[in-house]
Amino acid sequence: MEVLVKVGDTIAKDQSLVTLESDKATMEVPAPFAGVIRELKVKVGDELSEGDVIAIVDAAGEAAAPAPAPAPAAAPAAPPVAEKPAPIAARGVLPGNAPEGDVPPTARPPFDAKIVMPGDVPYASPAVRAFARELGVDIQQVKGSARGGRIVREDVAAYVKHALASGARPVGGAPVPAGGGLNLLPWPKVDFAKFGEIEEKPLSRIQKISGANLARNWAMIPHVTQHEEADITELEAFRKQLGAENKELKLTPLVFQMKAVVAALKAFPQFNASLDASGEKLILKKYFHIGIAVDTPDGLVVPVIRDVDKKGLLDLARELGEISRKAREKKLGPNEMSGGCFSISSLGGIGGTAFTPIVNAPEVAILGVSKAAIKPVWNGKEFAPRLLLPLSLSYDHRVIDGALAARFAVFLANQLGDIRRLLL
Ligand code: CAO
Repeated sequence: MEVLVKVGDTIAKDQSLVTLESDKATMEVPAPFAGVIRELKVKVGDELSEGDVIAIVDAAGEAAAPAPAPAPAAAPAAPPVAEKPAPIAARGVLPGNAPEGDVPPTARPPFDAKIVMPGDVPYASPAVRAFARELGVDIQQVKGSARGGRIVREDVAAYVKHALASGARPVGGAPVPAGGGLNLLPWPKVDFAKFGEIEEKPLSRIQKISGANLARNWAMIPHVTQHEEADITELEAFRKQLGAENKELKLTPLVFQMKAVVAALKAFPQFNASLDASGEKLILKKYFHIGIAVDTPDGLVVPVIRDVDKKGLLDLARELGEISRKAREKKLGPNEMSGGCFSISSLGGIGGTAFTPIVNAPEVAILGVSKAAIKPVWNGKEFAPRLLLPLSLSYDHRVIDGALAARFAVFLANQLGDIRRLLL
């Protein structure tokens, strides 16, 4: 049995007081009249028999002789609702004796799941909970559609349908069986101190937030990473020349990559898109805002540079310097970190030959950039030393096919290989 009210609650006529569960059925026992719960005679898990008293209720309205209520005939163990209240509150109303309309509307609050199940515990009958358990659904994740947010069987079924259709489940949700869930083992609990000296260091706020986002994106997005190399020998010569002419600016290869990415997004609009929440349509964006992963002492943040298509290399270099500084000084506002279409994560200043960046949902692709290196490239007659930039394009395979990703990566490499193409 579940108890849906507590002492002091104002209840409306017909509001469910308890849910009774037998082997075969469950039923809710409604209040036969409105009032205030003075005393509860039952608790969760009690077994009830016909005639047992559930609660003493101070009925709304003044006069009436209190008396035990008759048991509902169809209940698995059908109890009465009210018993004769103590003299101090002898204001009870005999069920059925209360004249219709003697309860003012204000004494009949609409059913509210938050009232009957305070806190974040969702309200659902035992039968619905059992149904959810059977399907491996965490009832906390289900949104109730009935009056007052109550969860009904159909809500559980709709939740499972949606989870199966999207091929995913909310983080923290219970696994959906039949291949729909991850069914992960619990995280290993190890007493590390048993094996040697340790020190505990709490994660920063940024690490906690970005960690949760990365975990969701890694778990929910089917990732593939396409690798490519761009010959940036000429680009580097131009960058150095431009840098020498603009000494006040730090003109790194990243601004050229941003421009090349915008050209590729224009040529392959599917990369400048997001899946909508239902997973049934693609939102294609006509603007070009690029997120840049910035490494800060407190963790990774991704500020967004807006309208990259409309800005020149020097403006972008200025803006990149500004947002990197703000990121490291923790001065970025929320709107400087939202609205991105595609992200770039550059580890080129550090090293590495390739990596698999994680797509920054709801974006559908991200470009990882590693350190450029001079390598011998066969030019038809001989091996020539060329500066090659490693590109690692991770993408959401639900939205982008492998062939399209390979074309995007080749296009990008061509843009960087011949920056005159950026003018087209
Ligand atoms: N190959 C070779 N050299 C490169 C290069 C590349 N791909 N990219 C940058 N460089 C050089 C720069 O030219 C610069 O050289 P100089 O000091 O001689 O001018 C040096 O490396 C350092 O560059 P930088 O890192 O300061 O600047 P940037 O514009 O390339 O990057 C920023 C800016 C903010 C993206 C970077 O500082 C940063 O934080 N990167 C880390 C991002 C990250 O953590 N990603 C991982 C996320 S997990 O997916």
